[in-house]
Amino acid sequence: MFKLKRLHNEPVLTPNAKHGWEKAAVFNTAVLYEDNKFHLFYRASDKPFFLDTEKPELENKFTSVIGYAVSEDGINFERYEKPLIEPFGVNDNWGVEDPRVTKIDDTYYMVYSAFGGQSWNNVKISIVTTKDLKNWGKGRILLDEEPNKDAALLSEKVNNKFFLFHRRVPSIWTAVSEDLTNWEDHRIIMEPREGKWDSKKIGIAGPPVKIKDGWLLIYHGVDHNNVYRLGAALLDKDDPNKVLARQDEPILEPELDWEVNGLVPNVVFSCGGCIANNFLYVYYGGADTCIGVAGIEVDKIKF
Ligand code: BMA
Repeated sequence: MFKLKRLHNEPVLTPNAKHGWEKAAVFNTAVLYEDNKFHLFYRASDKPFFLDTEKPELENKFTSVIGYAVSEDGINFERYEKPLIEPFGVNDNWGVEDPRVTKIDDTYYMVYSAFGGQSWNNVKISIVTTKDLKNWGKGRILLDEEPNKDAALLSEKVNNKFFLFHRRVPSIWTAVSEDLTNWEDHRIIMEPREGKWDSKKIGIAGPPVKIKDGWLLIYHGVDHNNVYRLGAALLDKDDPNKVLARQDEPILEPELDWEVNGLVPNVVFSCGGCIANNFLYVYYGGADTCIGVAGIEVDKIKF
């Protein structure tokens, strides 16, 4: 059993009044450790959310975009003036949300949720790619026929196929593809657990991270009071559909004021972790408003 320790009691990134696009919230973030630097790709919002209406209402419209920030120590970040990715069409008219980034060979793949705003369920997973981390191009829907979110590619192909994690409510699913267009072998690998902190629905945090014993999968679990916590599971190195272990207790839960109080209360939600110098850094949104970081020495990750 293990828990994450917070590396800082304050958020590492907060909303920025100088930039209209990130003035209300900066939160769920992907991370890459490349060239001795931490690169964050984070969801930002221009306005607070009104989530309790029957359907999204134009007068309450908020728009999510993806911002970019870089740091040498993992705590002090410098952010870019402009968002890296913005909505461009009918599928993401209300925003691009919750990015997860994976490097496979020399290409970076970002899978995110495109929110069309026709209903609360009008969310599809979308993909952009780049070789330079800055020019990502325009998004393309990955699984067209269905509402879906919480998706990421594994950083290695399995049997020469791309391996995708995705979420059909309330469980974590996987699928494989040769061309990133035709997906097959959809299966459920993990489900909510009745009576526990992850009883209502679950979804992956970021792409699983390779450790000695297999793939470390960090995921979010929601309970029936809508509290979002982070948990951990271990997937088989050769067959990531196989769950070898799943910890009973969460590894991080909302405790600090900015994790408990914010635009959406009681949320810690991560879109990724990375290993640098044998330490696992997990970046997460607190109460859908700020970004924090927690972590653990890799050799202390035990199930
Ligand atoms: C989920 C996603 C996340 C968000 C979380 C808590 O459904 O929309 O972006 O952080 O809810 O509000």
